Amino acid sequence: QIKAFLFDLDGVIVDTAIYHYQAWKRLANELGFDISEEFNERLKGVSRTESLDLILAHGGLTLPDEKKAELAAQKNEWYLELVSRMNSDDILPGVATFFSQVRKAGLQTALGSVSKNAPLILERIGMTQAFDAIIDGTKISKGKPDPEVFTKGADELEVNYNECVVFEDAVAGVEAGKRAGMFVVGLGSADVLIQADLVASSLESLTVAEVLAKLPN
Ligand code: G16
Ligand code: MG
Repeated sequence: QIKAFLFDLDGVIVDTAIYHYQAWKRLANELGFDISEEFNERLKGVSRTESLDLILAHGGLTLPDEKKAELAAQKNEWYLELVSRMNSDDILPGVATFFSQVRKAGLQTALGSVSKNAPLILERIGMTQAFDAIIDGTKISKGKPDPEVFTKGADELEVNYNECVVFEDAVAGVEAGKRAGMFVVGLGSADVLIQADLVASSLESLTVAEVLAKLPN
């Protein structure tokens, strides 16, 4: 019996992934190298500090912790500049319809994002009230693919892990959901999200009834 749907933020509710990418790319360029969109796939769902480590390794750079903290803060500043212009028009297609179906089905909802900026983004797009629980980067100690962000969401909703469905667009996020023991709907390409139990291109191409019909008994 499924009781709750847990949603990733970036790439599922809004496309902030593009802004993370732009800010990281700008940082990499200033450091003298570039990051491709393909490389960026590896950063999705990964925390700010871990993302920076991956980027520096990609550019062949080793830097002291102080410098890294400075760079992470710089990236966040650029990222905040980009997201400050966001509003409800930035909600991805299909999200509003899907959420009304979720409510009609009597399911609870939680946000599972490793972003420390998640509450700010929910405010900007006017979706804070759409979630019964909000787990963000300030509430967790381990980023995806660790399952903590989703197990905490289930704990806060007081539901069992096998009563949850996770919606994720990132490889690390799909792995986190599977490690939490949850049914995972991957949003994106089936070639990339190979661990997902079900894959759709976005919430727009999916109904709540379809998801519930695919669940194992
Ligand atoms: C998001 C993004 C990641 C980002 C992380 C931390 O995770 O996908 O690219 O590095 O949050 O974000 P911040 O720097 O704002 O704390 P999620 O879980 O929402 O996909
Ligand atoms: Mg995501």
